[in-house]
Amino acid sequence: MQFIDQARIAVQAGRGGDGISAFRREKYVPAGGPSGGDGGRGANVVLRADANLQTLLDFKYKRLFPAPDGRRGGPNRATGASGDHLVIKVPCGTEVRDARTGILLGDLTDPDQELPVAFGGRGGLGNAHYLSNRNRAPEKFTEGRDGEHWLLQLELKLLAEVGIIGLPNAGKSTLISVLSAARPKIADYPFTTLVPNLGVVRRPSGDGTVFADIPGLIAGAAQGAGLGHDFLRHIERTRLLIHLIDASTEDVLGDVQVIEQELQAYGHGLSERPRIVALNKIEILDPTDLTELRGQIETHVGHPILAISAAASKNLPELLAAVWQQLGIP
Ligand SMILES: Nc1nc2c(ncn2[C@@H]2O[C@H](COP(=O)(O)OP(=O)(O)OP(=O)(O)O)[C@@H](O)[C@H]2O)c(=O)[nH]1
Ligand SMILES: [Mg+2]
Repeated sequence: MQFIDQARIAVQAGRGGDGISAFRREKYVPAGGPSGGDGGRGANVVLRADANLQTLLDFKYKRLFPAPDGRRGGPNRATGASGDHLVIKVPCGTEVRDARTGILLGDLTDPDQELPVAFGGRGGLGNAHYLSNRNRAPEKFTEGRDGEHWLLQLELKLLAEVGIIGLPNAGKSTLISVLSAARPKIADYPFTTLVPNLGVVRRPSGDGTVFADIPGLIAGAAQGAGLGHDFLRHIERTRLLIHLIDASTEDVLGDVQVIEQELQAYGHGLSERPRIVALNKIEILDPTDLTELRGQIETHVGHPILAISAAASKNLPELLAAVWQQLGIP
């Protein structure tokens, strides 16, 4: 499942250092010639694809990227230092456009691929350059040039890694709304969500993983009931499923089985996809009922499950810890 992550950044390459005017002053050399060095080159701004990044999240906070200026020239024809190029890391798959014209500047697909996006200004010339037969003592020098400045539009097509599935009204949209910045419609009736919502959830390392809130599945979805078929196709492209269960219904175990049967019926390996089972809305159960219900489901699925409340923010860190562990994310 895809959605587009976008960011707009300003990049400013370094200004070239100025050339200088200087003359040699050495003992025993009576009339030292011009010796002013050239300015250093301003640094470039370079984008580099980094396999460890998944989203453009960081660019929501930092948008201005200035590269260092070149240094002034020195005496004895010393050229000023050029600044180190400024390297901005972006996720693989980032498309880069000139924000003003929309023209595509490049597509960073492979890890460590680089794209220079703004060139530093040339350094100025020192007076040593202007020595001629007519002028043995030139004082002329030139200033460094400005670096390029560009407004860039970054675009990344994201794949959802985690799919939140369950019956209508289980609380899937509520869950993505508390885990990410996504703000889907939430209501106490089924089929509130008609198209998948995607949200970026921050990992412990700071980067993000894309979660998808999939519209509710119902019995017969695999045969095309409801909007089910389309969504099962989306789910197929995620790496991990969170099966969310409404703990407040009459027949919770029956509800669990409906979803399991649909995954099975759809095929394509969906029922073997890594899956975290989470019982939601637990804050409205009394503790003994919860223990009993949880035990029932654990016996049915054959392993421990999580008990959470999306609305009351209960056990959400535990849920995320399980997600990162399943995805192999430190
Ligand atoms: N008590 C309680 N209610 C919750 C919790 N999570 C969600 N709800 C409520 O459950 C109802 C359904 O929530 P949604 O997030 O819209 O459910 P959904 O799974 O996205 O539903 P569909 O989009 O219809 O498939 C809403 O009234 C929510 O406020 C929870 O942890 N506790
Ligand atoms: Mg919903």
